[in-house]
Amino acid sequence: MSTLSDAQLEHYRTQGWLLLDDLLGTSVTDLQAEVSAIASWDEDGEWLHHFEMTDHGRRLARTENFVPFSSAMDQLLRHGDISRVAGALLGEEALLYKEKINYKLVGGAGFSPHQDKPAYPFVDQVLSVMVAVDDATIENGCLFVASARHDHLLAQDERGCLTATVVDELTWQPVELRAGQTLFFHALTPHRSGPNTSTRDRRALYPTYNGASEGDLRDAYYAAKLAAFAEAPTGDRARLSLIGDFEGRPA
Ligand SMILES: O=C(O)CCC(=O)C(=O)O
Repeated sequence: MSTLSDAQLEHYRTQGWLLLDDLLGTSVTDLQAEVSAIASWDEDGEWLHHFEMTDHGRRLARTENFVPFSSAMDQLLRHGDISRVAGALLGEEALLYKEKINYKLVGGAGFSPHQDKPAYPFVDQVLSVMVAVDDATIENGCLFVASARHDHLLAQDERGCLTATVVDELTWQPVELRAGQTLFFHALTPHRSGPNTSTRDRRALYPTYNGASEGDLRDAYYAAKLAAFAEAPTGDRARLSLIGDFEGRPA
């Protein structure tokens, strides 16, 4: 599938998000196996593993920069229907800007309400995507989004997250996904998620795309992230991103 209906394009344009089935080009079982393999990679490889402390001990919270080391992920995120749909929503060819797996293992923390855009330097037109590796439910920490609020940057606190006043004023709606479904959302769509209070892991893959007219910015993004993390002092939260949206404890 690479073309979207007018109704699908209109839903994305007005609501700031679009949920689709059947874009993987592979089975959910194969996707889950690849994510498990990536989670088992060494802690100190060229990819970026990030950890959090949970009530069950130190756990993997996120892996980034894995596409160069996984042909299956390269195929899925750069050459398949997910990037083609991203292009249709961006209105031009979509280039992979960055990629992450958020593991949210049992006991893993949630994310404070935020818009993604402030975490994405060098780029203007940018699109966030969530591919559910496991079913995402309210109990295990699915996303909540605020629809039709992607027209501008809202007020932020010192962490780069939305202020309490903005959070109270927005209407939040849970977006539960079945494993294998794909949620496309605008980089200005406000979203948040709770901790995983269930007894099953909730893994999700998040590729981010920018329009080709802005250039291939993936290397620049990862250089900026490494530089920021080299300088960053240790705070009261585990740091995963260029903004302080993750609510997990440092490990
Ligand atoms: O995976 C989640 O629960 C939310 C992730 C998120 O909002 C983010 O990584 O920016």
